[in-house]
Amino acid sequence: MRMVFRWFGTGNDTIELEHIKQIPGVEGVVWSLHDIPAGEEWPNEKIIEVKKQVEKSGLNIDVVESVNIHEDIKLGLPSRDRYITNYIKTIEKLAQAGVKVICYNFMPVFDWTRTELFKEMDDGSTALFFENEKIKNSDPMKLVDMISRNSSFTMPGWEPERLEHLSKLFEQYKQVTEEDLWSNLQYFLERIIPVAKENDIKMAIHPDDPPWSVFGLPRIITNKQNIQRFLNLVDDPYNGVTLCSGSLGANPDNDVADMVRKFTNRIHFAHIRNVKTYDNGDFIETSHRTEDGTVDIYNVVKSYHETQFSGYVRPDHGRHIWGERSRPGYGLNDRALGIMYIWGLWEAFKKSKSEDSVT
Ligand code: CS2
Ligand code: MN
Repeated sequence: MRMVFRWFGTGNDTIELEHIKQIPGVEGVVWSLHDIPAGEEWPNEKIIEVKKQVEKSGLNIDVVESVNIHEDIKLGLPSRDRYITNYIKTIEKLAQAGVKVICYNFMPVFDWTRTELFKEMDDGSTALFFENEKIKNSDPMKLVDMISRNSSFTMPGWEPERLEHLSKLFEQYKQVTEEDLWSNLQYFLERIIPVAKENDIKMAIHPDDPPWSVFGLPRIITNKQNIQRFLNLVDDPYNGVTLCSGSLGANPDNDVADMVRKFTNRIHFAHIRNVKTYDNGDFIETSHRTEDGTVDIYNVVKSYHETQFSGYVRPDHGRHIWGERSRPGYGLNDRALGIMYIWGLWEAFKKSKSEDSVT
């Protein structure tokens, strides 16, 4: 298991590389060029600039999250070929810079969706919250506006330039069924996976968050069966997943530990976090500790240990604690606690295994 930590870049994050380096066992940052619009080719100078800066702090740039996919690719429009060509060029450049894994998602319009970014919890901390009824009954345009006004940071997938086109996008997606989205994804994979393979860079799709349709938009990377279908679209080790325990765990029917075992050879990146779900479909992001949420993090980490997972792992979102002001879900403190929890479990599994073999 190789521990990494998401970092949004200078001027775009409250956290400094030097502080990330002080979290025990962290080898690298998970990064992106957040100012390059989806569909554009990433400029080499900018890639190298991040590489130099990160490596100077003693961290690596092995994992990129995300190279976002242009909506025309997801919509299957004729213009997609141009955007796929740009995507391919970006893969090649990232490989040259030493990147090993690219995480991306195939969610129409929005990335993760929540109704509150700083929901107060009983202990005074705040966390990302999803209220089912609110999503069901809201006009997405109004919700997005309200949420963005409450945050001084741009959230991934909610960039202003994308939001301007929101109503047009909703109109275009009216014609797109889940089956269309599957075939648009296949079209994309058939072009990029051979390039990824040639360049020895693993592609890792992130599940949909939450793992069900929101605002009537199709969503397909939602459960075990669909992940299996995804892997079969192009049955190649370079076509893999980012297994996110928090995204999948928002649906209590998803058994994440079981998926870890089932998809072991195709998991290139693990996102570990907990979430507490409620019967009405609401959920809140909690600390990583098993007893604070609904996902059995003990079992998830145990499954990674038993399958001898040697890929990259990061704590996912965290709460906002100890007065820290940060990007929603991406403070330093709670994610660092999450890392120590994961390491604690890992050491215990490791040592109990070697004791077993002694006795
Ligand atoms: C999120 C996403 O749960 C998560 O990891 O923060 O924004 C994620 O980075 C993207 O869906 C990956 O493409
Ligand atoms: Mn995730």
